Amino acid sequence: NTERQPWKEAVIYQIYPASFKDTDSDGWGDLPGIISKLDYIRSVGADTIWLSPIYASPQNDMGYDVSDYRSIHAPYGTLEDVDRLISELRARDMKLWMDLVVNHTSNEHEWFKVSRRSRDSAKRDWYFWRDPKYDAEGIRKPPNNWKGMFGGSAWTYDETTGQYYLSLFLPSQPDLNWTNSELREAVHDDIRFWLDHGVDGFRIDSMNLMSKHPDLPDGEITCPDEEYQSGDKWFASGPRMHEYLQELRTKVFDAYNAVTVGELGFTKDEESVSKYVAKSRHEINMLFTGDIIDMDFGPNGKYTPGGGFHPRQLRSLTEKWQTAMPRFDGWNTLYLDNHDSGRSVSRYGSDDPRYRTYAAKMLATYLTTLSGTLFLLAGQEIGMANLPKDMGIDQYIDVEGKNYYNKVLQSRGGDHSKMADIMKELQLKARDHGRLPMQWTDGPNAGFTSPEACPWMTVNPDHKLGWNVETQQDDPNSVLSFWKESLAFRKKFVDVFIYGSFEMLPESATHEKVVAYKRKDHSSDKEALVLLNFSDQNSTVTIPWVTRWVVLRGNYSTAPIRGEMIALRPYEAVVYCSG
Ligand code: TEU
Repeated sequence: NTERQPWKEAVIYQIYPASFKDTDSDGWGDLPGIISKLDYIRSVGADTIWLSPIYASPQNDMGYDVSDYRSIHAPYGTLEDVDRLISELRARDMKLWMDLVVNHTSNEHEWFKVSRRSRDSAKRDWYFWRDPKYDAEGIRKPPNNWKGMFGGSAWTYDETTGQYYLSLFLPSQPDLNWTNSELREAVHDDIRFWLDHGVDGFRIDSMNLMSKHPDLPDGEITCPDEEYQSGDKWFASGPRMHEYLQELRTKVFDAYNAVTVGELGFTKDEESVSKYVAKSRHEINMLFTGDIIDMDFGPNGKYTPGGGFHPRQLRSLTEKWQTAMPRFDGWNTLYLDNHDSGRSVSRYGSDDPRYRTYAAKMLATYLTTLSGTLFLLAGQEIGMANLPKDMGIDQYIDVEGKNYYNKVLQSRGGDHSKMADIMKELQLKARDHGRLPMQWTDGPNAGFTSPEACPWMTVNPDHKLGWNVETQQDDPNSVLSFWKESLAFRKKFVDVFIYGSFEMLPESATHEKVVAYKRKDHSSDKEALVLLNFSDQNSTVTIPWVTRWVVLRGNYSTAPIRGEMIALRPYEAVVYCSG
């Protein structure tokens, strides 16, 4: 897929609005704060911002529980602020993407309030309502055995009408029933509302959960000790999924030339994935396939012990998607960070002060030398890391991690001293790390809010140690400077890095901690070779032919010694060119 498109070359800067910049000292980021930093974002090399949800919401899941799609959560500002944001973006030739959370609403959304009122309510069918089941003892049970994404049953009993409703995430996030065409039209209208305001694109939340199997069958029993089971076989990528997306595309997005990225959970095989994103199918532009960012999950879920990061796995997943997308005429996204995970430098690199700068630059080299649309989470460009390991569970406030911790804690008799293994997983992967306040300065509250204000989320104390924008801005050796150069470098060689062909070097040539690949321009014989060491030790690469190549970029001040065998230093990244 070498057809050039601005959205393929875009650099999208994800902003978690509560954590970016607070201008009114309530400890919560806001739209005027975002506006005040647009020049900065542009200077990094990003041209588009994606805002995690800013809609009206009781914030049970930080805005992924929307109570009104057409208004703004007051602490963020007003609709006028959004209009001003859009015109300020336009003035800088930048674009705005919003998050589209339409697999579910908040239980405080008017639609749900009407739906829950009575069994014959006009909007009853806009959500999933089902009768209880009863076991042999006559005890009331949910309609099926599905487990909720944040623990417990995926069903919530509602006294009002004596039925259960489906809520795959929190009980306060009821799932919308997309089979209902009136509901679909109402959602379309809400999307048009934003497109008419000038929004350029959307990240579609939990996209492939929007069509479920009509019978909502029980999930297979894979964890016999647990009461509820994963129902993903029945609730992900259901039978009408593609119809809904094609309808959205032709009825809504096309008229505005809007660009979309869909969040794709559970569905991982290339054949099924291709159906969403192959150009000829006219559905969405690109996907977050999730398997790279989930690669260190435990065997029975994100925080279960026994997972871990293995560069060989990154190697094979990178090869899988870099080669699959061109094959079925789809398009990749590139990302290692988002608001649902730990910071990449801590997970796949190292936040040990000896290596952190090298590791952050190595990861920047990975992301900027692959084919796809690049997504950066605010703070990634300065090497922001996870919360320090000496911080206890009380600093973790996100529902996902907290609910899991509490469930295990209960099974261990409430004894916190027995929780070290789970704490270790949270220290790497908890969603809190991706949501830490942006570190602007080395001053109080990292300049995220005024000194006397109380930030909604812990500020990482490492902002005092150079991990902030102000300190890094003037330092040519900082992670920030490296990111700026890497993005400029990528832009200069779009035909190689964005549209070029991809070839992974054989495992036999590289140490198990090294990921190494070639990129080649289709129209000339210009070739680049990228070597990345994901280890705090020296790691070798055996490529005799490279002796003739020249070093284009690297994260050490000197190039590695040339020879048939190259010894990469800890977290070293080098980009060679065939001359
Ligand atoms: O996440 C969808 C999702 O499947 C999550 O369970 C995700 O995989 C998990 O958090 C990884 O740790 C989206 C949003 O990105 C997330 O913030 C929301 O909580 C969720 O949808 C519900 O809207």
